[in-house]
Amino acid sequence: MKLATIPAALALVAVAVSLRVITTAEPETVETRHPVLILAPDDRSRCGETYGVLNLETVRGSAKRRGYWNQDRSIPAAWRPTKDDYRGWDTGHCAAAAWFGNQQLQDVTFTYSNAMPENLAMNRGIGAQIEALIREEAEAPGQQVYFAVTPLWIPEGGELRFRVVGPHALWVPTHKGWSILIEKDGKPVLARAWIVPNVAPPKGAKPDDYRRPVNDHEYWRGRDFFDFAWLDREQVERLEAVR
Ligand SMILES: [Ca+2]
Repeated sequence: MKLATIPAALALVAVAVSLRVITTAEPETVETRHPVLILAPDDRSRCGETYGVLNLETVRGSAKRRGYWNQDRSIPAAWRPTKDDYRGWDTGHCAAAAWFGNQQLQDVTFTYSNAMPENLAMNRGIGAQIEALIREEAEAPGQQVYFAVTPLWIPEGGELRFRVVGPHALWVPTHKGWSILIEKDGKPVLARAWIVPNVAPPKGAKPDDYRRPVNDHEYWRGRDFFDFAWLDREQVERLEAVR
């Protein structure tokens, strides 16, 4: 599924799976060419991956953090992630709660389809710092920040090993990937990605230590993230190739 095709298919998908696709809670004020928040849980891994766009309007607001997570009832109960699957792990947001000032949108981020089991130190350290950097970009006037946040499974030495946890056999990602593409005045100006191992980071680690070309994130996820018809695609490809 190419992201560029999602807006056209949106109405249909929204009827079929009510919680997986969310456009915006305030369509009359938040104007974007892309859905503000899309939850796309992977039926095989039972972890979320999430896409959307941020700007001054989406981050603005006074939403309060929810104290609990919701199950995604569009997923069959037999393998639907619940609280029990996360014992011993942080429930790591794909799209960060703090990226959405609107209460309804922020509440949607507290859905297990927007989550992956994360190492506590990674989530609260490097992960939180990367989320803050992305929010800062969204706060810059005139910028649209397209994002893709996904769990990743990256092999080592020709072998892929990962944990499976909880009663619903949640696949624990080996890594987490964040990618953003920034559009300013209608032009793509910057692409950036971070790929972070899902383990406690070494002391003194900084987000810059984990910077990668967006192409690397796309390669390991097997998806072309920012292939939007309204942007100069050659320029997007050039930006995605640099670290
Ligand atoms: Ca791309």
